[in-house]
Amino acid sequence: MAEAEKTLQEVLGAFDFGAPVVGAIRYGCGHINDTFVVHTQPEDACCRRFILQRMSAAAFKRPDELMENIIGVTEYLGREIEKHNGDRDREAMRVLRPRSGEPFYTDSLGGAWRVYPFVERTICYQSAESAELFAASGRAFGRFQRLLGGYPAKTLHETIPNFHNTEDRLAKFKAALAADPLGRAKDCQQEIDFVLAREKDCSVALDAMRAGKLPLRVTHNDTKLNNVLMDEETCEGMCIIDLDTVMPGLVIYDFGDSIRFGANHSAEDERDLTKVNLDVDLFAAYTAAFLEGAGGSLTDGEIQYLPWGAKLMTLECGIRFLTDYIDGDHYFHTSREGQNLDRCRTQFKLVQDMESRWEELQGIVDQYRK
Ligand code: ADP
Ligand code: GN1
Ligand code: MG
Repeated sequence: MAEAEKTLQEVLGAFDFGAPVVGAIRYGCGHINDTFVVHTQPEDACCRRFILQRMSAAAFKRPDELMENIIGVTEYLGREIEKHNGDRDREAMRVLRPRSGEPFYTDSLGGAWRVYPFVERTICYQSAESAELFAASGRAFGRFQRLLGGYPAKTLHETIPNFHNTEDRLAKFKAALAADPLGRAKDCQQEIDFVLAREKDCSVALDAMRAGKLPLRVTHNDTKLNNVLMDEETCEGMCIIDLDTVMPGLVIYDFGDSIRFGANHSAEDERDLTKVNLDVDLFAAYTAAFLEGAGGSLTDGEIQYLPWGAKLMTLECGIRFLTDYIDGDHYFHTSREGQNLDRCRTQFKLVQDMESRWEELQGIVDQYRK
C-alpha cells in the first residue's frame, strides 16, 4: 500500500463515523488544506458523508490552538443560531472528535486531521453565477459577522500571525525578492514594479485602525464565495465554512476578500487577462447585501473604507501569490507551473480596474453612509 493510502487508512480508523466507511476521496477546490469526502453506509439509512481534512502544516503551526478556536466559534454560533430558531446542524459546522476525545488526530507522520459532518443539500460555488447568488453570499457573511459580534475576541488565538497585515505582507514579499531562491524574479519584473508603486497603499487600513477610525472585530478573514455553502433549494447562504482564520480583524477585510474573489467573471488563475474585469454591478449587489446581513452594525468609518477593503485585499492577495511564486510555491496548492504568477496577475488586473473606477465604487458605498 502506498504511504499516503496507509496514512489515510490510519486516520479513518481513528474516528468513529457511526457506520462503516465505504470510501474516501479528495474533494473541493481549497488552496490550503488537504480535503477528503468520506462516505459511510449506515445499515438502515442512506449514505452519510463527512469532510476529513489534513490541516496545512505550512499555513498552521499550532493545530491545537486552531482547533480550540474552531470548537469555540462553532459552539458559539450554534447557540446563537438556536436562539434565532435556526437549523443548528445546517447553519453552523460541528467538529467530530476522534475516538481519543481530542479535538483532532495526529497521524504517525505528524499530520493533524479533523472531521466535520458534511452539510448536505448545499452547493459550493466557485464563481458568482448571478448577482442574486453573490448577494446571498454577502448576506451570509454579513450575518456571520453580526452573530459573532459578542464573541469574546480575546480568547481567540492568532492562527496565522499578521494574516491581513498588509505592511507585513509587503515586508515578506521584499524578503522573498531579496533571496530570490529560484531566480524567478526576472520573470515577473512588471508585477514587482506594480507592488513597489503601491507601497503606501499597504498602510491605508492599518493607519485608519491606528487612528481609531476602524475597530477590531471578530472576522472570518477568508470570505471567498467557496467558503459559504448555499442552500440548494433557496440559494441563500446556509453555512459559513473554512473557519481557520476566524480572528480579530477589520470588517473591511471580510467585505474586501469577497469582492476580490467574486466580483468578476473569471477564475482566480485565468491566463487571459482580457477576461478579468471588475463587475461594478456585482460590487453594488454585494455591498447592499453585506450591509443588510450585518444589520446596521457597521460604523460610518467602516462603510467609508469598504472600497479600500476591496482594493487592499486584492492587492495583498496578489502580493501573497507573487511571494509564493518567487519562494517556490510552498504555501498555496498549485497544479501547474506558473499558476501562482497567473493568480497574481489576475489580482493586479482587478486592482487596476478598482483604481480606474474608484469614484463609482465610493459612490456606491456612500449611499449607505449615515
Ligand atoms: P481550504 O482551507 O483548503 O479552502 P475548506 O475548509 O474551505 O478548505 O474546504 C475545502 C472545500 O471542502 C470547500 O470549498 C467545500 O467545497 C468543502 N467543504 C468543507 N467543509 C464542508 C462541510 N462541512 N460540508 C460540505 N462541504 C464542505
Ligand atoms: C486561501 O483556504 P482557501 O483556499 O479558502 C487562503 C486565503 C487566500 C485564498 C486565495 C489560510 O483560501 O487567504 O485569499 O487562498 N487561506 C489561507 O484564493 O491562507
Ligand atoms: Mg476554503
